[in-house]
Amino acid sequence: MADIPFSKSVSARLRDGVFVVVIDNPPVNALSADVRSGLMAALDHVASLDAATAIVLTGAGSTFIGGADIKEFGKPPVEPMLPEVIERIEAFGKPVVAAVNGAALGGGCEVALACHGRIVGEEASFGLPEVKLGIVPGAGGTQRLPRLIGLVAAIDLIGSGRAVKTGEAVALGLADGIATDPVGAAIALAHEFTGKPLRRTGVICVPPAEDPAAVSAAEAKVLAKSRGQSAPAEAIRLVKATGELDLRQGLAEERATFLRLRDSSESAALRHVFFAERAAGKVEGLDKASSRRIQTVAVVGTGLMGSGIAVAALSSGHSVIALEQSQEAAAGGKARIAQTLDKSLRSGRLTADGRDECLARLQTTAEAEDLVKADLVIEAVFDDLTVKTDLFRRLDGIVRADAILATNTSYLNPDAIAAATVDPSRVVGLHFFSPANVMRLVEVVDCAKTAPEVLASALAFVKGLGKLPVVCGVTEGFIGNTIFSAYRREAEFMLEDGALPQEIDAALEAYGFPMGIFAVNDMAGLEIAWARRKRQAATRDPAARYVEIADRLCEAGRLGHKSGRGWYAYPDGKRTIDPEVTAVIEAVRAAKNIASRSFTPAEIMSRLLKAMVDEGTALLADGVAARPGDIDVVMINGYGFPAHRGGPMFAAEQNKDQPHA
Ligand code: 3H9
Repeated sequence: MADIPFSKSVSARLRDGVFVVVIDNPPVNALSADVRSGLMAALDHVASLDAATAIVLTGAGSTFIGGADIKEFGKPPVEPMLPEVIERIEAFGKPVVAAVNGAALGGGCEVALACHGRIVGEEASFGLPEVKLGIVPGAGGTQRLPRLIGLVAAIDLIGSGRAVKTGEAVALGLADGIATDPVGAAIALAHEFTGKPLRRTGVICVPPAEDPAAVSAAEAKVLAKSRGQSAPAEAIRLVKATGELDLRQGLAEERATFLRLRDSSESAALRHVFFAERAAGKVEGLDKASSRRIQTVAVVGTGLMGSGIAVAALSSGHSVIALEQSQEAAAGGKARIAQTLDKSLRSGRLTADGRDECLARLQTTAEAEDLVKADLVIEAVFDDLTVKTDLFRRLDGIVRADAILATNTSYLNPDAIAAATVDPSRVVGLHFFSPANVMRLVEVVDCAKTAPEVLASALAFVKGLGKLPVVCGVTEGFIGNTIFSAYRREAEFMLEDGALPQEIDAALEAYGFPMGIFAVNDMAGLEIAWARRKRQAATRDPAARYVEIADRLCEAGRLGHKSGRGWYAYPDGKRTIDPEVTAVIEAVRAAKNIASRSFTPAEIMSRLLKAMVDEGTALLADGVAARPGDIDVVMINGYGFPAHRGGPMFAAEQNKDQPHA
């Protein structure tokens, strides 16, 4: 029997007396108006089709349903609305079983929850990630999920937005079974259901016997991670309301909350981040460049950064050759990599088998000639131009002609490093953030002579690590460190003008940063920036404003957390305000005859944001960053800028008509 079309993206076919409805709306089968109307038409059709005893609902390709179509948010609503489609499914007179072939997210998960049964394929996952978009589920997720899996698990999943894979889905009671052929198994389950009372999720009573302490603990865990955002707290409120409201009242409350949050600035910011993250790894015209297969990755240097990169590559299935200067250093590198893998094992990110497989794919060596097998070499050695150029010259003569050479430099000019090679077109920058096995962000530096296919390969490699690539051009510090330096400079100007480190940090934290800039500097250590300032002293413009406070602190041995003192003191490891620092600041102000004045938190933030945006605008003008969104993505993922503010460029655009404090 031929497929029956119900709309452009929904069609169905009768199989063993069951109507198999397929949603085919690439790239992720989002629930567009066309999908919603197609689903309604299919339900109408089956309601009066005697030959069909049940419906199985599945997605084409590798996704079940990726959720509501986020691109439709902010546009005039088009009937039928998703809650209506979902209620129709739940109330349907014949069994409806979801064959969850891939990700069932947001509205996709809500569709699955309303079905009378759920069979998952091996690659399936369930999640209600709405809070990551600044909203709550808006089509019954907060009301149906707790009815299926209980309050504690629902608060965890909806409040964090995390997705669960098949095993956890079955254990939680979200799925009825796992099958290699989910459609076939769903048809079988639909037959079992036929003629029996249907399991309608909405009428299940929320399991009452839950431990209130466990509910509070789940709630506290979510709230601790969502400072400054309103969606997670609203989601928890709705989940908890399932114990007090009936389904209809709960759905009405959920819908009202969803609509209110959908129009909030938090949601606009997080939607911007969603699309900006996906755009950041794209380069116009690059889709025509074919990328090279990268299986064996060599990492030169196994310090904190190199071993982190090695773990990231091993964890995503690559073979890794880690090169060190001596056998002893190579053994030390191996131990560091093994320790990091063990940490992943302890935190549940890796299984014991997974850890052993990673170690089996690792080779540590002191012989550079071993790198002949590498498809990609990433250097993570000391950030010194002579060291790096010497290394690249040597590597150039050893590795295969088609191997890619990447530098992880933070501040040096990668074009100067590339110039040491015979073929600079194979050189690219891969600026990882520490710890490299954890941090998602990687600045992919398109150097002056990088070949398009080398850039395309580097981007594909970074995405394959599960990381977030942002393409940028060459400048000292690339996107992130350039902007970080600018706002750190502005923060230090404010110190001279009258603010104190703790006031600036408090303003940043109140804005949503996990930590203020001075606390961050203490954590990272003050000595590297001090050494840079000393190097730059001879060439610094004497007319440019220069703040000496950090130098005075370093000269006094205050190098940050590890020396026990920096911008703060750390008695017993706890950050505390230190009057000695205040005295240093006051002395510097006095020496420059600066009459200090007070700053409001709004003024502090306004000056810091302006510094970031001015620098960002310059990076855009110089072509170092391609889009404002790329700058936002870097600052959010590498420097703690709160995602729910959308990044500095987005925030400035939103606030441009508002007077600054
Ligand atoms: C919701 O459902 C609200 C409901 O509760 C209530 C409603 C009433 N819409 O990530 P990828 C695009 S809110 C529109 O690179 P992957 C994406 O922009 C929604 N577009 O693929 C990209 O476009 P381009 C809750 C979407 O394979 C392309 O698809 N759902 C949507 O790495 C590929 O995306 C979510 O929050 C969408 N919903 O990962 C899920 N999703 O090619 C969001 C994706 O032009 N989506 N696009 O750059 C995801 O998490 C991932 O996309 C997914 C696939 C895991 C599905």
